[in-house]
Amino acid sequence: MYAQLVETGVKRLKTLDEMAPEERAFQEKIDAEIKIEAKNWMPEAYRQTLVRQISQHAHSEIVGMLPEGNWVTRAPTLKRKLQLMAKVQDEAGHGLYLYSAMETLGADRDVEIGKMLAGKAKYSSIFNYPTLTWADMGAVGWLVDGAAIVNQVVLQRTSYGPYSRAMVRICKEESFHQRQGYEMLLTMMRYGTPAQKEMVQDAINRFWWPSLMMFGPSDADSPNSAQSMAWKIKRQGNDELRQRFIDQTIPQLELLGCTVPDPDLKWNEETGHYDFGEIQWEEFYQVLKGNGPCNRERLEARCKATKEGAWVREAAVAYAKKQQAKRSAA
Ligand code: BYC
Repeated sequence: MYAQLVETGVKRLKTLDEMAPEERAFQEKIDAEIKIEAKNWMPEAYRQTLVRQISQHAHSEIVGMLPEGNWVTRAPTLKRKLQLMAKVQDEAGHGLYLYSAMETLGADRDVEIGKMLAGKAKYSSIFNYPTLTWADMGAVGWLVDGAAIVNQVVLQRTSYGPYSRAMVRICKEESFHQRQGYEMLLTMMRYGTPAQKEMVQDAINRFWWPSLMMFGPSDADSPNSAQSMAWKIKRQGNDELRQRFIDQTIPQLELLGCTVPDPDLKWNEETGHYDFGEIQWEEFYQVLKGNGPCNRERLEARCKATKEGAWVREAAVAYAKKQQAKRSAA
């Protein structure tokens, strides 16, 4: 596997023979499926790649609260409101575990969050799309969390111990999120009015392609994949995970009685997978550049929350200092 990556990766990777002894021992540990822990030696580039990926992941969880938080006050029933609130709170928890995992690599939480607020750090492209109707809550749960799980189940086996352990609980909660989204759409499709059914189809039409983009560019255009896979930070390529998501989602789509906006989607008997149409990568890169429908709005909301929550953080620090002083005096 490693030798193959050396040859086919976007960037040429070092062979084991070309590595310094410490780096070679590190790679052999990875190849033997031994987890890397916070205090172990690691190449600086491995550390930086993890800080990049885990911080982006954490920012995605926190920004990901916004499109759904938008609907908490407008949920149609008390039960739906409770479900949505629980889901949004779970996302906050995921962000916090992930920032903690990132801190074990020596990164500073405030610095990394500062980069996101300044528009210099990425978060998942999907959260730059608006949630226009209640059916979007179902589509986000089913498609967005569904795509997130396909990627994150694999990350439970990532080579960095603290990240892999954080993913275990996150996956359990994401699985509940996916189910609640699907159940919501199924209820609307089975018992809803024609207008509600139309709303479901419209939500799927808008979220389908952006959900496929969540897996990142095609492997051939992914600058980080080859090295991340050699280090087993990523265990599977972006294309393979995207295909897995499509293959498991289409039967659920059929059960809903809906369609996706892709005339080229069809089952391929030979490959045992669904073929699908071309993804509009130009749209993806525009969203990454800050030109998506909601990029500005999302960053403004996070900056406002950071400013307005400053007094809470200051009070918490003052309280902790007071408690510390009391303990020292005792
Ligand atoms: N959006 O070389 P590549 C969730 C960037 S949300 C934005 O393939 P990599 C949830 C990529 O960062 C899901 N940027 O990169 C929360 C790289 O840029 P830089 C969040 C993207 O890292 C609330 C460049 O494109 N999940 O869970 O090897 C409610 C080239 O890409 C995206 C995670 O973060 C994108 N979609 O692979 C509901 C999972 N795709 O940094 C749900 C952890 C790519 O070189 N992350 N880029 O400037 C990963 O698994 C990997 O980072 C990715 C990308 C597969 C996303």
